[in-house]
Amino acid sequence: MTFPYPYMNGRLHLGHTFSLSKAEFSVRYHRLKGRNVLFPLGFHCTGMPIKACADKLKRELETYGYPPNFPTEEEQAPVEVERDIIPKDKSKGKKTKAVAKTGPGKYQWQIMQSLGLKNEEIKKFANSDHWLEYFPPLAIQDLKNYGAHIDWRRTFVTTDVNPFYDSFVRWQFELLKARGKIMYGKRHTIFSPKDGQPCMDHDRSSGEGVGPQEYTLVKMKLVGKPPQKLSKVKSAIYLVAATLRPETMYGQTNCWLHPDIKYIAFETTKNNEVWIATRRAARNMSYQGFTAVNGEVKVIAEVTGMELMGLQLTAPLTPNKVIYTLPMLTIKEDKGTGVVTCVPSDSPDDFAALTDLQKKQPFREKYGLTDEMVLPYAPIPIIEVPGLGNLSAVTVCEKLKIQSQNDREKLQEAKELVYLKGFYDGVLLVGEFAGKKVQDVKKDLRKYLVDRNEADTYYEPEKTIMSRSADECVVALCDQWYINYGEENWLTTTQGLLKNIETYHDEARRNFEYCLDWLHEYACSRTYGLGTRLPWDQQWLIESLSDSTIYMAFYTVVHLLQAGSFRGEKPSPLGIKAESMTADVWNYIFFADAKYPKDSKIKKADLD
Ligand code: A2H
Repeated sequence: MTFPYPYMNGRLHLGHTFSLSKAEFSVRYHRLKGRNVLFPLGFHCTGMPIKACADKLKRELETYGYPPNFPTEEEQAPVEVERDIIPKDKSKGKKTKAVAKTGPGKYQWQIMQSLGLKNEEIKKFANSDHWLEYFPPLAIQDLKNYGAHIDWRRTFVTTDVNPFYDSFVRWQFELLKARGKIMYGKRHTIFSPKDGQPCMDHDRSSGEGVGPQEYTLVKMKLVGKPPQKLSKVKSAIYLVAATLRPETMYGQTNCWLHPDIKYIAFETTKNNEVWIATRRAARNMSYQGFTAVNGEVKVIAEVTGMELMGLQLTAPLTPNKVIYTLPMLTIKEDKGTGVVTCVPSDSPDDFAALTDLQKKQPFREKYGLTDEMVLPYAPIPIIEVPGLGNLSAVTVCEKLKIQSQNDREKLQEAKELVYLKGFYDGVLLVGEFAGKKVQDVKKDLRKYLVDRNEADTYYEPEKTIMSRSADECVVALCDQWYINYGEENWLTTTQGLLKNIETYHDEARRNFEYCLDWLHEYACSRTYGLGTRLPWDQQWLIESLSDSTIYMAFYTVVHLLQAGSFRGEKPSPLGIKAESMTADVWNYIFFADAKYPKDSKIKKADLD
């Protein structure tokens, strides 16, 4: 029986108890059936959470003395969190810094107090090592009280404080590298600017399982009179729209902006162009090589959507010589760039919003739009969808009698009808790829646009992700070591092995299959936290999910190495020293065809 080794940033909680009860049930059931059941349990300490909490305590001690004299509720400013705020201009260009608090108004010190700890004891937790000493014995005590049938001779803690586990993880990584499963290079990764490193599941306070979403960034060039705030800009100005459907660009009729959203115009390294998007999108772009300095956005002006209404643009692929910026009230501020391209033939949202403007003169007037910016633009047939014709969005909106862009429920239904069919069965009617199926040309079409400098590729987190250090994560293009889980041979082997595994339930199998499907390139190195150092590049730490993929194998021998001590402080029953646990020794233990390493300090009989 294995139970995912619990994380030692606190005592065990009800969730552990609940899950353990299933393991415990199974252990005792099989024992009653006469089987030998082994139930070992170690404790996980790798990664950011422990180190981040220890560092928070350290900062609180530095700021508020000992015992800390925190400001009262009234004295406190609204919850401050440490984050980088993109400077508007360079003179004030300091990143703000404040003591980070976990949750609304709670200091780490107070969290420790709520665990029943006295000030004197809490002080010690400013050293991350103390967490590893303090919590594991309590976990064992609690599990003994609970009556768990765990073999405590096989317990241990992770990270390099335990030289035996450390050697095991180094061996694992040297092996992965030797077999070509670990690569180095620039990859799009969920990243916390504040932590200055990738932010994987374990390091997040929200957004578990959320990955980077890839968009095509369609560039629409400002050709008419620029808005007043941008009148001095010499370079070309582009509005950039994030879309999942580059193949629909043949049908653009206008560009949507939300009148109330704040946009920024900022400098890019793409031919020195100035781009307009939301600040949030620009922040993501600044970590993807779109701006001169990584993580820095040079803001030229901040403008509301209202100030950008009725601008004249040229857009790629559409037969319309010029198009205009128009208002759409359903644009979300936290998705894409806040700039949306309008394709009324294939997007029900777009058709409804455009129809609203065309039907209602007062609506146009409210945004200072003239008739010629709106009225001449009709949906353009670009994709034939079997059963829905060549204006699928129009067909469905009419069928469902959608009255306006505020008919949210009906529009939802319309989108479900149009998108799936459009994507899988749609055939392009126009352009370079006419006659081809939509799903086959999406990638080629984007490349075609990118090559002509009419588009780019942009990434952002699929949903908002907050790090445990209270930072909103971005997608960053960073140099890193990553495990190439998506490598074809490896994946095929794994899929083959899964076929022969008894999963007891279809849902479990589907979860494995789903996971194998999305797990491609996994960032496995970190600069901050606790753990084992990458053997060949010691500035990096191996992150917490990568050092816990095969640790169950460690249980088979750990009792012979550490005799039930957390970090090998008790002598090994076989007299084995951690430094004798070389790669050759681990190979001999785990690989049937490995030879006994003659130069080993450990006797063959002991290794056998
Ligand atoms: B699509 P997802 Cl023809 N707020 O582009 C609201 N909608 C936004 C947005 C924002 N901030 N940013 C992008 N979008 C739209 C074309 C298109 C799109 C067609 C058909 C379907 C379609 C033309 N408009 O999207 O939530 C953009 O509209 C169907 C999903 O990330 C973008 O692609 O899945 C899409 O939503 C991204 O939505």
